Amino acid sequence: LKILKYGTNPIDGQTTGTSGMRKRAKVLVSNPKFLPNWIQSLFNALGGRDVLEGTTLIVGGDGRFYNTVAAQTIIRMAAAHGVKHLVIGRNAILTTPAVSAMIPARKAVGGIILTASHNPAGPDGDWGIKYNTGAGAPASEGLTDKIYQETVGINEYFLADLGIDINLSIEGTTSFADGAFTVEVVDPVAEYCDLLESIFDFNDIKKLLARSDFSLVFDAMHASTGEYARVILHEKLGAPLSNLLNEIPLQDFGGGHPDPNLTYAAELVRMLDPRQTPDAPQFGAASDGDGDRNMILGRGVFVSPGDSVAIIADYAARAIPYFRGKQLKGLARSMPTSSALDRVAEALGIPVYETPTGWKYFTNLMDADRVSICGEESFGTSSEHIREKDGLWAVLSWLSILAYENRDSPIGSLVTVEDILVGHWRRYGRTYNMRYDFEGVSKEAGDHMMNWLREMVDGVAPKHPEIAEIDEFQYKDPIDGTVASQQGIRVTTKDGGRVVFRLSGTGSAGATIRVYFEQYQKPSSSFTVKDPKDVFRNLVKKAMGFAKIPEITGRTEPTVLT
Ligand code: VG1
Ligand code: CO
Repeated sequence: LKILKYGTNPIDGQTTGTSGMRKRAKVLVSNPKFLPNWIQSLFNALGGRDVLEGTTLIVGGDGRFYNTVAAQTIIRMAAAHGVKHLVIGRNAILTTPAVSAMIPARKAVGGIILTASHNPAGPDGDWGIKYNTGAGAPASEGLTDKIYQETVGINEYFLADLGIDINLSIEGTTSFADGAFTVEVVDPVAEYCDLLESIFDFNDIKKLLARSDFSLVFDAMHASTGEYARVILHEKLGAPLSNLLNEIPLQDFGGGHPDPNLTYAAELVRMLDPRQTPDAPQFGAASDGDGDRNMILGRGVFVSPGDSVAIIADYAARAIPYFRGKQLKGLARSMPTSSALDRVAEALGIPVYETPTGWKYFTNLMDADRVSICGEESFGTSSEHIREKDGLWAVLSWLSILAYENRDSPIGSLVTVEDILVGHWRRYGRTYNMRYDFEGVSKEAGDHMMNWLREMVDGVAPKHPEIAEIDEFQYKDPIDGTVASQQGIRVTTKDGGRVVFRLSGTGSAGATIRVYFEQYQKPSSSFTVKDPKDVFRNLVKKAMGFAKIPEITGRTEPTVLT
């Protein structure tokens, strides 16, 4: 292989946030050295040719604009660093969970995922990239720091001269220099689907989907999961193709925002609402751009992500073949996520861990056999079967729970998503949750708000009279002792509500303020179902006041409410 060396200079701002590096696509298009600089820095941080020689590398992404262009560069750079075998999904598509599954299965050194997840795509949208290690887990903070340090001192990068571009639209293997380097374009779904088939009973789910009193809709939001939904939900499980919405992946996600929440998946929510859609289906689900998030809806009900992970954990040993008859090792949730999971852990007699936001904090616990199922309030749920969150796994988990509950129920008396939810609340009580996002705020305003709250934490400013306790979350990894500080301000109010404030780490410009609300309602016989918006009316008012949000940001309403 002929290797070409190029001179370069460091480019500012090649930092990694909660989940990979995210930039405006324009930034990459206008500077052809942007991507090679970062990839070279990644390869250097991994140990260069000494480590990469003879290895396998997995590459895939969410199907967005610039991914296929980026893939050709990554292929050449991998070849230049001695990678022997590069596996890439057709059209450079592989969901995050698929990459996470394929890395250990193919004994790969790691995987590169071309995604900015739910951020809008296209020439005017965002672009992003993340690296997952040999276990299939998101790069640790230690590794992302190392990559960043490399970007700051970079002065050269290397590309192999392959002579041709790889045709990414056709499956097959292309070999260079007598097999010194091979590129295998694979079906994006097959290996991941095999894994799901080993976890769930597809026959049981198929029977549920065949019932005349059950129907499902799935919204792929024009991102990568359309490919997966077609094979798994339609071909394997028998859902009609017409019940898959927006299932064709598009480079700009059809102009949409594939963030499955009550704001951005409003169309799906309407479809499931019997007041607006008379023959609303019994089950609805959606995924984000790279397939690691999920939203679960029943006819007329929304399953909050905090309830979803708690219910999945509660049913796992009965309803999911992978866990059947087993004791779960433990559970984990990110700090802003609902404490509903804690009550299930208590009932199961297993530990529960509270980690900072971002999946990377769960994977050490999984590798150490401490946890089996984890979840985040941001619609991420998964288990130890891989080292990432997994949207379709959550969907199939819910379908398995429904199949289990309906194993003997006659047609016409279906146990519904709502029945399962209400059953859970009756037993454990209900943990109400709501999140406000203030997107597109200036970085200064975001920092200003956090610093103001910090003054109350540090006692520099007096605590607002409504506040009972205020602190800043810090996490010490129980496995390797690494400390993550400044992971969100936690407030408990005198009337028992909880509010968490943090800044998003996945944006590409400015700041997004996230405010999480939580209130617990004990189980009782006179259990009433309330609308979270009503439950939180007072708490929201208080939080807006003591965090001075209108004053500091000029905003009185969030851009996302979920
Ligand atoms: C958000 C979510 C977090 C999630 C992260 C990556 O981070 O809050 O729970 O793990 O996105 O998800 P932040 O820093 O913006 O709040 V994904 O689907 O983009 O990999
Ligand atoms: Co995602």
